[in-house]
Amino acid sequence: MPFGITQKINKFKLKEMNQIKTKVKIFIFLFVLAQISYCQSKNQKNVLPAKKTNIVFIAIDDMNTWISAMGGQAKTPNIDKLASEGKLFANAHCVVPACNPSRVAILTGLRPETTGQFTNPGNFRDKPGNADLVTLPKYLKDLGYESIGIGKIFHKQAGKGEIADPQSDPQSWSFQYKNDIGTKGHQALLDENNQAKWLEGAMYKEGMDIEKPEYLTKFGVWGVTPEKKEETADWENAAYSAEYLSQAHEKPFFLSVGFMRPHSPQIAPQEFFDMYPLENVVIPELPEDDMDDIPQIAKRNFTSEFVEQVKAKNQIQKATQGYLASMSFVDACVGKVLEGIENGPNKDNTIIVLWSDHGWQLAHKNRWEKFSLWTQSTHAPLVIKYPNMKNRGITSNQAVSLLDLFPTVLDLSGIEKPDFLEGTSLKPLLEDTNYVREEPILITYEEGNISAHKNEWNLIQYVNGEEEFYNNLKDPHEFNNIINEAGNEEIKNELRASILELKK
Ligand SMILES: [Ca+2]
Ligand SMILES: [Ca+2]
Repeated sequence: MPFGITQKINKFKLKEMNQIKTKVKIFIFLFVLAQISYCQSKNQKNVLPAKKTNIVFIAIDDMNTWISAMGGQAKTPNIDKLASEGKLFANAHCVVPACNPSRVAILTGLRPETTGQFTNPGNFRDKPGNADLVTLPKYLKDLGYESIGIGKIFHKQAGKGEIADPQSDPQSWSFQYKNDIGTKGHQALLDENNQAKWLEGAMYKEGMDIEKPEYLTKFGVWGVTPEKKEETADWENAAYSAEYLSQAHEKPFFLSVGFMRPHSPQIAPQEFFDMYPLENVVIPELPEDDMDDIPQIAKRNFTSEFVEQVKAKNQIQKATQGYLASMSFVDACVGKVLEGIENGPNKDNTIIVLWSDHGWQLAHKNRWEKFSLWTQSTHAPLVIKYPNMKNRGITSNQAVSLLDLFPTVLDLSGIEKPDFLEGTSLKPLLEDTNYVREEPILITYEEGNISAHKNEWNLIQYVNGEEEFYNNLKDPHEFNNIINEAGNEEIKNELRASILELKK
């Protein structure tokens, strides 16, 4: 047999062998796929509903309730419009008043007592039992949704690097938009020690803990970025979202976009500072004796010294201006996203959820940022709008938690809720304006410090048993701790019982 023919036969046999191998591989793949699908359907008891609804999940970082729809001095026309077309939850609170654990709770539907993520450091995936936790975007992705992550949703954005930041939880998404977040320009407002210039070296010289340099770099900085709105990363993320939303897509989508402002540094384009002439900026009410009725455990934290500097150097009005300008800037970014929905084919089949990961204290109780159980720190705007919604524009004052978002989104999408979720769907509150929610909501700040809210009440119980109690209707700034006043025993005991239940 000529060599050529043998070679041809061998080639033929080789091809046949390869085809068989490929078929075996396909068979194994399909078999494994079937097993996975079976397991998923078994675990999730679920399939996509016939009528597919898209979801847009807008995350804002450190935005408190100073939006105009909630009576604040910030000009936020886009969020206000959304609130008028949907429902504003005016008594919504984070699960934890810190970025990372707040977001982990929202996106896993689990409390920090379950995930172990109580504070900012670390990736929740690295804690025992969390490696395979199913997040909201992952849950939807596994059901056939396209889960799109843009900006800061988990603790970190994907970033521009080839590999997405692990703390953006890449496994949750079908696609992540590779970009930064926020605005640039804070460097120009820092001195040679990377400290805000207005501090004039004060904290650096006066014993600021170098191991905890929160206010030695970009924090405590407010001012104008040289960037135009369109050049900022937050705006780019809004524009990318708008572009995606203005198009038709084969699969239903869960698009989440997270903006960094008004988180520190409060740097925004000039046009947003122009909205707040300094002399018109109203500074927060800060009674001198506010701390007199606070338990020792809560009197100071690592930001208190910083607040003393802000006051001493007469910076409160400028800081407030920076915060307000940053709020209006992020509101414009929200407007861009909403425009994408409004002008596209997804207008009538998209659920919109807008939330901030917690509130913000601007010198309130000698604190900066969040990291406390006072309402100023935990209270966050929450707006929900969905197709064929009734009762539009009616505000709810019942206490709700951002823990409730995972089950709410599934409920509104017609998807069965898995058993593991620890929040409660807001659907009854959305559909029935007379619905009364019985259970208090619970907030945890560092393990064992818990606050319980119901209607106007906030009861704080620290890990050492000390308590505070406030009536947010009569005293929205929580100036008067009424824990030792007689009366209201029934509600106090109800809130205490719910805290005890969580600690079990
Ligand atoms: Ca935050
Ligand atoms: Ca007080």
